[in-house]
Amino acid sequence: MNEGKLTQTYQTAKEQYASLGVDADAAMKALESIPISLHCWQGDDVGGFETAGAQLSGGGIQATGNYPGKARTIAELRGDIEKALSLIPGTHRLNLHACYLENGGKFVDRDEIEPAHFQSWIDWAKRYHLGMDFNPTFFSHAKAADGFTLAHADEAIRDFWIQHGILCRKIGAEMGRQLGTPTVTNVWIPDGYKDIPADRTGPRERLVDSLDKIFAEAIDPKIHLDAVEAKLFGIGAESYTVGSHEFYLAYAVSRQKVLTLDAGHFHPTEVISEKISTVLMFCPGLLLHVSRPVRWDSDHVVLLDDELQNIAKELVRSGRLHDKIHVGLDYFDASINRVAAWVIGARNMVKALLIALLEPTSTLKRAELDGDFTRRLVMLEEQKSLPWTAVWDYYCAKKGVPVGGAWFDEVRSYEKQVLSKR
Ligand code: RNT
Ligand code: ZN
Repeated sequence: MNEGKLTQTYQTAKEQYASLGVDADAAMKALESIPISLHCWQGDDVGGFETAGAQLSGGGIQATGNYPGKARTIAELRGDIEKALSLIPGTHRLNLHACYLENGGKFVDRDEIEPAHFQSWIDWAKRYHLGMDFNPTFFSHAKAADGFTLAHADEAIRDFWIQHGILCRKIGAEMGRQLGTPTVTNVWIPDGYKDIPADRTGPRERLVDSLDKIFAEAIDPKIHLDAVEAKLFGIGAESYTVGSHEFYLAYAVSRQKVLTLDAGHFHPTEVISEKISTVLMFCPGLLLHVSRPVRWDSDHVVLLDDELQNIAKELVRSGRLHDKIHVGLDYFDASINRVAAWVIGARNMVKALLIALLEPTSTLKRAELDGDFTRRLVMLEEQKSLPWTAVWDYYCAKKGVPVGGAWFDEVRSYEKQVLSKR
């Protein structure tokens, strides 16, 4: 579609939204101010660059597939992220794991990392106007091989991981300071038992103690925020997870930390869209790991499905997108083109936010307060066929990214020219 036609279609859609009391221009303006934190680990199957050929091991998580073109170096990963970002409308963020450090070919252990090992990432982020988020890596390491880290029964092992957590906060704070936007550093640990424990309390007491030690030093929230992420189970930790949802919800409320909700970390019929309003009431912030579980925490590429739209609606309706909510993606699919995987998921997240921003929320709430549930249902259903795609196409064109499926041509030619040669 040419530009004139796009604008014309947009104008018609805009009028239709205006008749419902929705300002489509304002929706696009709001949309461009919501960054999505793009997870670096989709590009190399959660491998990282600690050693040459580093691979994900342990942690109860798994990247499956062997599609050609996986990034093998920091330069390759950056090139792939640049390609993905050029196809996603808006200005976003980079979410980095500690194992993606630049160590100049000399192994640096997790209890020795410094901001200097991430300076090249910070400089790169500056160049692309990206904020950064960060994660300590509590897996793929000999000291995590038995499935325990911060809740380990051995004090020396706990201390090692506590030190890693402390250093990661310093690194996160330095990222936030240099980039002028707070870095959210998210603590997720795999700790848990394959089989039925005899003591469910001890590991949780140890975890509280370790977390309190990690968070002991106060850091200015203008540059850095702490987040904690719960989970239901992992591979090899099917019977008991130390950092369960109840554990971290209580921890985050009592310590006033940001709580992370990962869409794949709950029972199959439980959804995070239902939890957002409560978390926002009691925690100082919410970090989302938008993912898609298929039968288990499988970390499939995010689709524009009902749950994604429900998540986006809850975020928008809360009115807290700018002061309390951090949107990040978390999936790793190695069975398809990895750049395409990023683009599909991120574009879907932005689409879902746009659909939510185009909702006539106040009219819906009015119907609800009036007890007119028939009208509420009619409106919710009619919304599904409103012309949001015209706004989306226009938004992509305005942001200088391909409209519709045209982005895939670019990924295919990148695959031919770059990925297939690896
Ligand atoms: C694991 C958690 C965690 C990781 C990343 C790589 O189940 O979701 O967030 O996916 O840290
Ligand atoms: Zn996650």
